Amino acid sequence: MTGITYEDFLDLSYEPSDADLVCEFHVEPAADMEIEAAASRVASESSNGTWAELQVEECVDLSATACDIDGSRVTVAYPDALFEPGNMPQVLSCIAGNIMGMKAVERIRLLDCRWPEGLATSFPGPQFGSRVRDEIFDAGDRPILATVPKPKVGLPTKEHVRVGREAWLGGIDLLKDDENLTDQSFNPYEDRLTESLAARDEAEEATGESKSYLVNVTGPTHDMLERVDRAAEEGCEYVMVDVVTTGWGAVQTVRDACESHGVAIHAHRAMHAAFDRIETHGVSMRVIAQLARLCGVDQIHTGTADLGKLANEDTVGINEWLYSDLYGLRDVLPVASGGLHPGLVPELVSRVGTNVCIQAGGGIHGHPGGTHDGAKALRQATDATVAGVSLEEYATDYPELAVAMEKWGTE
Ligand code: CAP
Ligand code: MG
Repeated sequence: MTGITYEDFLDLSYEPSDADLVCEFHVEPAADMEIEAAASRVASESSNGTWAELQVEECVDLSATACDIDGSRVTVAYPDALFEPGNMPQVLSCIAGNIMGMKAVERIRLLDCRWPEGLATSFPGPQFGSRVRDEIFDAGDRPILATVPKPKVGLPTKEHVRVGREAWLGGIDLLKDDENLTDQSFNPYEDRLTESLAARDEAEEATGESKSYLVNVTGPTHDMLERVDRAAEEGCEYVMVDVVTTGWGAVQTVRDACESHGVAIHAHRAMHAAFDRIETHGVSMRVIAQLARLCGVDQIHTGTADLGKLANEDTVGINEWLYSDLYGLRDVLPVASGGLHPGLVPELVSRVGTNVCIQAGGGIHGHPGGTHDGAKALRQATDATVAGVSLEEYATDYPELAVAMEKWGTE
């Protein structure tokens, strides 16, 4: 090898091979730089180059190649040998690492990845994926329904469990902890786990339906592993992990522990917007969802296709990717959440289909009749939608739905 300069990393005639990891970036060069020079620096810094020209005696050639430039869209192909199989933090330190802060670019966003088979299948992928709808529940053709007690934090364990019981009895499938509830003194993990599961059993008995509880195990990795063990010992089918705040290495570790217990993972994504909200910089939610699927979560929040309270990206496109064929790895069940209420269900289902989980917090517990009526209203809206009956018509026989529509409307 004679030398490595920035120019060595640009080759617009290069055709990526099937073994390459191909990444699409949005790149805005620094004011004094052409896009070609910026693209070359991106490929360099994210593979084996640096700012200084190197004279190298002996080194495996792991250079990435900036191989296409279309306006601000830059394609970079990475050789598979650059990556440690099954190590997501290492992959990200390459393709979404130092380049995010380089002076050579004003803005840079990792938009999409095409994962080669070898690298993709070095990760386990989901244990269950959307099969949870049949394997954990018996939801038939309808979306599964989840709720998270509100206020997010502060409910003592008994009250938290009471709210959960009301929701299950009203027709919700899944009770979920909120993201900032883990193991605080007002509602300790152990008490919440055992008492919620006892209430789940009662609700199953009373309704004849399968119910489940998503306990939030997020924390330092060794604590998460203990919490997963306890959840499994107590008969929990699911745990919730906040995948961005906890980090991908920890997600991988928890995924292994969950497999040993046959427990599914619900991925919450708090902090994703720090990466994906500014549309010209960071890492897209599409890529975050890809990382989550490879690392093996079974369901993940992907937004509400613009119907809810939070700014969203392309929910529909992300969901399609989560369902798509990926060398035999299982799919992932998308979760629509954030500002949803019963009146939005028909439009939501028309945008995202029924192979999803619909989660509502305020849209259930804020019902004028309380949690039980709110849960009934969300279930009624879902049943009506799947049966092809308009909410207005259905609500004539179901007063809880009528009250929800009166309060929140249908938009
Ligand atoms: C929803 C929620 C979810 C967000 C996550 C909340 O409550 O519990 O965490 O939806 O957002 O805390 O806001 P509401 P996303 O139903 O009361 O809005 O799905 O976008 O990751
Ligand atoms: Mg929440």
